Amino acid sequence: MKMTFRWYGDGDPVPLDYIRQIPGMYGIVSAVYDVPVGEVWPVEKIRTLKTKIESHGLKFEVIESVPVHEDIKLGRPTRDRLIANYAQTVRNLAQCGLKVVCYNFMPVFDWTRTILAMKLDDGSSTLAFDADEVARIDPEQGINLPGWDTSYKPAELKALLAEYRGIGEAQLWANLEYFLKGVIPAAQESGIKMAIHPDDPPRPIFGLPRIVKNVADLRRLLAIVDVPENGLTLCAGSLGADIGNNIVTMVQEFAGQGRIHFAHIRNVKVDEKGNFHETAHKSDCGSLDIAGIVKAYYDAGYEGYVRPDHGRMIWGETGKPGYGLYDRALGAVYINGLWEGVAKGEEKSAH
Ligand SMILES: [Mn+2]
Repeated sequence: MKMTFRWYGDGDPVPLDYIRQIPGMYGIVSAVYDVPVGEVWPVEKIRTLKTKIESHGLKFEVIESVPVHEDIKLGRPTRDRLIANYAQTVRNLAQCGLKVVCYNFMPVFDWTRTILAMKLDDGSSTLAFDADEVARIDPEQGINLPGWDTSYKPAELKALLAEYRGIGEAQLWANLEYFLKGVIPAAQESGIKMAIHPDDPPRPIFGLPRIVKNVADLRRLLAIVDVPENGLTLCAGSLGADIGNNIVTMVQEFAGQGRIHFAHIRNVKVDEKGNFHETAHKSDCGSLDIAGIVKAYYDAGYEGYVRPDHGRMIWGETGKPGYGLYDRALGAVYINGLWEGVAKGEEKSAH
């Protein structure tokens, strides 16, 4: 297991030198943020970012994310050029020594929350999702939720939502298949592992189709191109927001097959109605068995990358919701501690 930390580049209030001081920290997960979606990431830009990160004593081997252009998800005629660009970005990343590319195939928006700073009993604040509040929103009247992509004009958004309603889940699967068949060969020839991030939350919202949300979807995805380079970012918190998803058995199955390349580990408190909020990593703070998840990775001989996915805001820290330094650092140390505990237990029982 290689512990990593997401960093948003020069605009990130968390300095690389602070991240380096977290015990057991191996590397940084980041992206080139100033190339328009759909264009090729130039080698020069990737190299500059890598040199900067490495000059702070951290490795740079994982990209999160190379975004997939909406035209690819919608299957528009422009997709062939865009997929060729994506494949070239993958080759350029490999040329610079990158190993894993995280991406997602969520229509229009990625993660959705209704509150970015819900107060917990201990005075910390966290990201939360209220299913009833989302159900009450009529997307035709415009969507105004915190953290949403505001680059779309209301009319544009309306047209996009209508177009997705027209394609539905079956066509979205076909478009994902087309994308994978265009990109995975480039990953194979260049030595990059592609790692899809599941939908967050793992259910349809605003009538938009969602196709990476449970164990059946993950199996289907891996079977489309059945090679190690077509793999997963197993996000415990995203999948765990559906009470029906068992993360421990997912890790056993997919890490056992060598198909998980990036592990996002975090905890959520979930109820039957689909409401949830993010919690501290410790198992008994939320609904997920984080100790069981880490043990499952250990038992599978997992050698891939891990990151504490999100954190609460604690100790008066301000910054990007979910991406402060302190609680994510606690998460990293907790995960490393669980890992060491399992490893030492194994050693002892072997004697
Ligand atoms: Mn995640």
